[in-house]
Formats: sequence, structure tokens, C-alpha cells
Amino acid sequence: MTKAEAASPVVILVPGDFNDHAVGRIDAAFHRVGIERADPSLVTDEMRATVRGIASYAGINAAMIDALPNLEIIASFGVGYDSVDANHAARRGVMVTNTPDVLTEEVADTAIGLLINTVRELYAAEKWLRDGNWVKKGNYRLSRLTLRGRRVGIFGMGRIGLAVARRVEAFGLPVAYHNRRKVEGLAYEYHSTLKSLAEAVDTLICVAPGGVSTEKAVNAEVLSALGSNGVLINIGRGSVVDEAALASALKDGVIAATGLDVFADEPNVPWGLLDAPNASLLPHVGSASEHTRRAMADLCVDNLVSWFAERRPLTPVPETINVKPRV
Ligand code: NAP
Ligand code: 8YV
Repeated sequence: MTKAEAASPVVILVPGDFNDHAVGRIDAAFHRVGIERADPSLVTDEMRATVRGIASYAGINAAMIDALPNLEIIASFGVGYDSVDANHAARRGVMVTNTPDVLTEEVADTAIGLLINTVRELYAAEKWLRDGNWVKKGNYRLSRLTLRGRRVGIFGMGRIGLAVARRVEAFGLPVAYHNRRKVEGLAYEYHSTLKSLAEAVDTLICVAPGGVSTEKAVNAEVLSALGSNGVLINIGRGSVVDEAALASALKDGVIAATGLDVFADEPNVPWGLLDAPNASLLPHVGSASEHTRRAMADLCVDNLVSWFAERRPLTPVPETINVKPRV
């Protein structure tokens, strides 16, 4: 690095909207430049020459990485980074970081809230009250479903999956799970396939990441294995569920109900799900409290600060663990 380079602030590109607290911290430590969205055709010659880091909510694909030859690090906001091409980044010697752990408990809380909401119809019961039906028509109907007696399967027993399992256990319900690998030392029943897990339980909570290995893993066969008393909760990624198969399963009584926080093409939600009276739908709010988003923002920016000040990331994703700083 020349003397002039050392004296000039590091340039960080922030495509699209970003967390206010993160923006404030980036402005205090770096020189921030922006573009409307992460689109290589919007990258200027000056950005090409100067950008060394990206901080982003949004997906960063291979073309975007290639458009920035001096890029060293992508600090992704969120623990799931399926929209960042981390393998391409690794090949190009670009570090990718995410924001694990700081959101785990919040997302697990949301998953449990969504499960209870779905099973006990709290969304519909509140609407009943607000619409004046309690006064005009009397009590809201008894919920057809209950948590009592349920057996819960967790698809993705990682950090958040485990936090969900602990909560479910406190409710007195048995837990089983499916991952590609059994978690050593974990007493919950392990299933080596998702179908076998779905056959063994009646409540499936998905906390698996997006990406090719999980694409539409929850398909018609898995939903049928879950059965007519079945409840599907998805707090992981929308791409993990075959939404057309789910809409049919809800309509035809193949499963009883669903609670979804994530969708394949956000913010667009398919009509088949919007139309389903047995679906509780949230606009991707798993980690969305001011408290937790601030902690995520801090970790996102701390990764940039650590990378440029100490030449090491705090929370690198596994694909880029061996990427070394370009001195
Ligand atoms: P994590 O600790 O990496 O856990 C992911 C788990 O999924 C691991 O146990 C992994 O085990 C399993 N898994 C991965 N690929 C799999 C596959 N193909 N088949 C079966 N199991 C697989 O991640 P985390 O911190 O718990 O976060 C999990 C996900 O939650 C994120 O990736 C993100 O998509 C989602 N999320 C959503 C929200 C929200 O707002 N709704 C918020 C935060 C996170 P193996 O490697 O052994 O398979
Ligand atoms: C955020 C998430 O909504 O961490 C994740 O993987 O899905 C959520 O916490 C998202 O990252 C914000 O962009």
C-alpha cells in the first residue's frame, strides 16, 4: 500500500437501502458510496477503481463481484447469505462475512410465536374482536388445532434450530431433527432424511438455509408424510419450500395449517398462500426488532473495521475461511 493509499479513507459500497445505524457507523469510519441496487451496470469507473468493501442486505452475484476488481470484503447483513455468491468470492480472493449468533434468540422467539399463532388461530381471533364480532356474534370458535400432544421436527438443527428446540422442549413436546450430519452429543432423535423426519412428526419447523442443497426440499411428498394434522412452519428461507405444492396441500387438507415468515420471491406472496385461511403469513420479521437489528448492524460493520484495521474478519462464512487479506 502506498502512503497516499494509506492516508485516503477506505471506500465502502452500500447498494440500495441499508440499516441506519450501520450507515452511521460506516460514515464514521470509511468513505461510503451508494448505488440504487447491486447491479454491475450501475458501477461507475470511479467505483471500479476505488471500492474495497461492500456492506449489503441484498444479494451480491458473481458479475457484481467481477465488476469491482479492488473488492476485498463483502459484509453481508444477516446470517443467511444464500444470495451472495460466496464460492465465486472465494475464487476471487474476496472475504464474505455474515452476522451469526446475535439474532439467534430473537428468530427462535419469532418461530415459536408463529407456531402458536398458526395452531391457535390468534391472528383470526384478534380480527374477530377488532371486527366487532365478539359483541355482535359471541365467542370466537374453538381452535381446531392445539400444540398439546404434538411431535416437533426441526429441519436445520443449527444455531437457531437448537434455540427453537430448547423452547419447544420447555413446552413439554418431543423434538426430532434432520441435518445432513447428526449433531454429536445432541440427544434429540436424528433422521437422516427429511421424509423420514416428516413421517415421524406432525409439526415441521424449517430453519435450514437457502441455496441449491435445500431448494424446494419441502415438497409434495414431505407434506404428505407430515399428514392431515400436520403443521409446517418456515422461518428459514422461502426457497426451501415448494410453495405451489404447499398451497395445494393446504387447500386439499393434505396438511392442516402453515405459518410462514419467508417466501421464495419476497416481497411477493403467491395467491394460493394469501388465499388460504389456514395460513399465518408474516413479512420476514424473524430478526426484526430494533434491538436485534442494531446488534446485526454492529457485527456487520465490526467485520469491515476488523478487516481493514487488523486484516482479519470476525465472522467469515465457511466458503471464504481461507481467503487472505491482500496486504
Ligand atoms: P446454521 O447454524 O448454519 O444452521 C443451519 C443448519 O441447517 C445446520 O445445522 C446444517 O446442518 C443444516 N443444513 C444446511 N444445509 C442442509 C441441507 N441441505 N439439508 C439438511 N440440513 C441442512 O444457521 P443458523 O444461524 O441457525 O441460521 C439458519 C438459517 O435461518 C439462515 O441460513 C437463514 O436462512 C435463516 N434465518 C431466517 C431469519 C428470518 O428472519 N426469518 C433470520 C435469521 C436466519 P448440516 O450442515 O449438518 O446439514
Ligand atoms: C434478515 C435473515 O431479515 O439473518 C437472516 O438470514 O433472514 C434476517 O435476519 C435479513 O438478513 C435482513 O436483510
